[in-house]
Amino acid sequence: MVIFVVVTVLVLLLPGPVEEPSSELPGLAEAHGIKLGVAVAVNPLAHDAVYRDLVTDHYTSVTAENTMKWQHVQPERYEFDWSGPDLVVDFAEDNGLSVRGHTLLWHNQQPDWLAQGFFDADELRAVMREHTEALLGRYEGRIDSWDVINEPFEENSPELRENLWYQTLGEDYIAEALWLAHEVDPEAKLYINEFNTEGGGEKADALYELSSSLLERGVPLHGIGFQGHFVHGNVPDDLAENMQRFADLGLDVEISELDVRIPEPVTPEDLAAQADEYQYVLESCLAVSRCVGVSVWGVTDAHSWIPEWFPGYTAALPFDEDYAPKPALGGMVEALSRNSRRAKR
Ligand code: 9MR
Repeated sequence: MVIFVVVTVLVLLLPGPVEEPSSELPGLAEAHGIKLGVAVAVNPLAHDAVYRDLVTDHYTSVTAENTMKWQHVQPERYEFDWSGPDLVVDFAEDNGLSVRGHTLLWHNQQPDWLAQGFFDADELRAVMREHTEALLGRYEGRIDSWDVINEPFEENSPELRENLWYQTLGEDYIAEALWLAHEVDPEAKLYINEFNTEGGGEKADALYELSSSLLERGVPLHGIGFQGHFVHGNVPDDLAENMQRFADLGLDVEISELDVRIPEPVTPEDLAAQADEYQYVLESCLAVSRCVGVSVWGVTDAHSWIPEWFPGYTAALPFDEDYAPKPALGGMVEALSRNSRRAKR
């Protein structure tokens, strides 16, 4: 009896074994030297233990889906809200995950005080500096890459988007923002993040031209995020080839916001074919030595932006609405298991 009590007390007092992820994905991704990431939302991260476990069991990196955007970080001028960003970064650190910083300059999710465009060029430069110093400065050394420029081109055209920054500062706002971010956090990898540029085409060519000219001028641009919001059956077949030409400029590349939406009703055949699409995207990254990772845009179909933004489409992510793994998860495992291991970078 005494022995039983002593053993029980010891078991309760001794630290438990360090928890290993219950899936093989993080280890496989690490063996290939790539990140496997996921966009996380603050509310479930704070309140849903199963959600947290899905993240830590399957991924090695996180992106804040919304909470690091301007609207949330500085809702009023000089009033910063760090509760969400801190939650994400602390969670990542507690669980050995890296963080993609998302995002600094974007035409969307800007607070009203900024979006209304009351600032002249010098004032807007001061606003950009205050925000960059606050956000990148706060997480210096803790967030290793930042989407400094998000979606600088028009949706389906090679024209630069005439956002607030462009209208007030001209097209060099991109170089200015990159220089500033580099000054604030010299170690961070600085990215342009864009969509509809994953495969070749006019818009991808324009992004390529922009990237080359920035690099020729010595502007601190280190990587390109190809978002990867795909429609099932319509994933470009030249992902690796397109990413490779950017890599050849000396840039890191990554698939930063992967999801593959399916028109309803979703059949088992659709889900099986979607698994092949996830596998193909992972394999495309592995085929490019400077592809540093793939991140999916949401933990489960219950948290995905797709049903709200594309009514009639659903089931875009590797876990379903009940948090159960879908064939797409197997597609990612398959890609990382089948291919010969890439040397660690
Ligand atoms: O997933 C995000 C969604 O919750 C927001 O409502 C939306 C607002 O525009 O932004 C979504 O994330 C976007 C990301 O920040 C940039 N690339 C496109 C993503 C999907 O719209």
